[in-house]
Amino acid sequence: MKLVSTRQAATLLGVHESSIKRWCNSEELPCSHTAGGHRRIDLTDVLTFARKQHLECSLLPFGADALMVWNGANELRLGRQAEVLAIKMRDWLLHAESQKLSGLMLLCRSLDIPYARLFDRLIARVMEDIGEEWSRGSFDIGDEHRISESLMDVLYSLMSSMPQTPPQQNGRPVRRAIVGCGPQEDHATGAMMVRILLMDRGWKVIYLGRNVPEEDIVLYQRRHRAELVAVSMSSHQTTAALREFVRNVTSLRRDDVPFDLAIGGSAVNLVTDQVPSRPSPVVVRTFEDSESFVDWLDVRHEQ
Ligand code: B12
Repeated sequence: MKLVSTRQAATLLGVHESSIKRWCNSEELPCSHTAGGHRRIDLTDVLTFARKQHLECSLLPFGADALMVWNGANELRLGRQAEVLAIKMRDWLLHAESQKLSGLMLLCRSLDIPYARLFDRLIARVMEDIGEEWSRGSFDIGDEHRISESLMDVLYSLMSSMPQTPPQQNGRPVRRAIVGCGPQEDHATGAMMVRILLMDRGWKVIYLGRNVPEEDIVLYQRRHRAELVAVSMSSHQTTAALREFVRNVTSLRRDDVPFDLAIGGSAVNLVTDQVPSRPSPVVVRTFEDSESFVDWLDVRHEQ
């Protein structure tokens, strides 16, 4: 038995807490009481009620896994690792179970789990395991492509639920960022995540997708007067390759349209020394994950 509060039940059913209390009082929704007099409802009863009343509930698509998903999402909410949920998510990605994947995202959002935490502690973790399985030979390259595309579907569905960025905020034009993958880079999920993180903070994102040459990155930066260029790099395996990218981008920049350059992706994890080597007029920062990026962003580019 897993007991939830009236607030949690309201979140799950997408209704106001007062409706839950009313249903408890009329005994339509069974509940018990804590020593302090607070109502507690069995999660199974919440799900049965949702089914009977044809209410939308983000846990319904999970069937017998509903309790595990609820527990896992709450682990994440508390900033802990959600091991069991990660294993399940890997299976859903492998079998392209998009309803469950989108349901999980919706649930995490309804629990106010920040996007950055969701990306770093669940999704990137799951993809790392998938990479290991691939290197052990448990998956072929086709599986890896399929899984990545399922993940992209999830990210697109997350994005479609976000409000459009207005052209102005507090009377000022919104901040603009260029986001994409570096040259010859096909690992696209990191860039999509950065796109979502920025949109969530009210930025207008000009998204360029995979494999973008330095000239195009800077051309779009200038055209849109973007103050931030955020690039994902994973397959560049040496510091020299990263350095060359930074050198190319910074040498193309124009003084009258300045920008910061943020670089992330698994190539960044491999380089041990600082990029770039010489002092640069462009602020260049590398990030190993989304959480450190949003911490930096919220200070450096505070509205
Ligand atoms: C899926 C995958 C693929 C897919 C990509 C499909 C797609 N549409 O994206 C396919 C099959 C195409 C592929 C191909 C290759 N891959 Co691959 N791939 C992976 C795998 C398994 C998962 C990548 C992923 O999606 N991760 C999930 C995302 C969320 O994680 P992430 O990218 O690290 O992003 C997180 C952070 O890094 C950060 N972040 C990312 N970008 C940015 C950007 C900014 C601005 C910021 C602030 C933060 C940020 O935020 C994210 C959330 O935490 C990894 C394994 C692994 N350990 O990561 C290997 C991996 C990335 N691949 C690797 C390699 C070597 C290749 C190939 C060269 C293989 C080959 N020999 O052909 C090719 C290169 C293709 C190319 N030209 O780009 C290596 C890279 C190693 C390295 N850097 O030295 C890895 C690490 C595997 C390994 N351990 O060797 N791959």
